Amino acid sequence: MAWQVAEGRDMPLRIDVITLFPEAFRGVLESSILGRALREGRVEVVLANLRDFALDARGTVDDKPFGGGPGMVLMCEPAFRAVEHVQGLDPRRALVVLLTPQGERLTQARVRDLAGRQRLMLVCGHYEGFDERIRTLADLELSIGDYVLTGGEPAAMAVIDAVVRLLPGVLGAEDAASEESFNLAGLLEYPQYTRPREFRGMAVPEVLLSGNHAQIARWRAEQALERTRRRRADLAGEAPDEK
Ligand code: 9D3
Repeated sequence: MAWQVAEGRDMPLRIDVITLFPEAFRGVLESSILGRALREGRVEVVLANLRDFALDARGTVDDKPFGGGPGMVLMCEPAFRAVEHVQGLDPRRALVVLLTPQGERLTQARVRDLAGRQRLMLVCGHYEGFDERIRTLADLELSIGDYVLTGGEPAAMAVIDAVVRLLPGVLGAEDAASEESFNLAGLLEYPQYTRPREFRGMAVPEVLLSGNHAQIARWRAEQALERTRRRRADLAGEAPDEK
């Protein structure tokens, strides 16, 4: 239909976050780029406290694991009540993303996919684990990498940060995103320098002072490729160096 593009977005992306620590997000959301994006209405972030969905007045959200063992496990009822309630707050169906160490590793390709959605719901755990049945709520489970966090909150913040910077109007033309997207795609950045021309015996490469823009562009491309080969052979499409 000509009057509405199928891929179009007529409302800003909405991100709902379900967490036991909503206050942990406030500072991050007020920070420069995210704060401006929120104030300018390019994204909407709604925080929900999982504890508000507990069955009892004390706000219990975890319990001992069946079969024994250390630690506590996030209970089904608060998680299901929270996700179902929050899903109903907006007619758009949110893609439900569970932040878990067992999730798919977050990549820029997944970030681009998420940035193209109408609505996301990020569910953070903060215990030794979730009741396994909570996974059935999720469309997707994400991890941000192979290291241990104390909870899903910092992972959710990373997802929000990476997604929001891709939304239309969030970054100015000053950002490297333009160059990144066609010029040195998939490579690490080339070395950069500013004044002074010499600092503690370390000189700025002569080529950058030459004014020869073709030569500078070639040098930067070579440096980016070489640096990527040495540091991230996986990105350069080559076998990694010996450890
Ligand atoms: C006894 C607990 N752990 C065994 C090593 C399991 C565990 C459960 C929950 C470890 C960490 C966490 C909290 N982390 C997350 O919820 C989390 C996470 C992470 O730790 N690393 C990378 N990505 C993510 S996304 C969510």
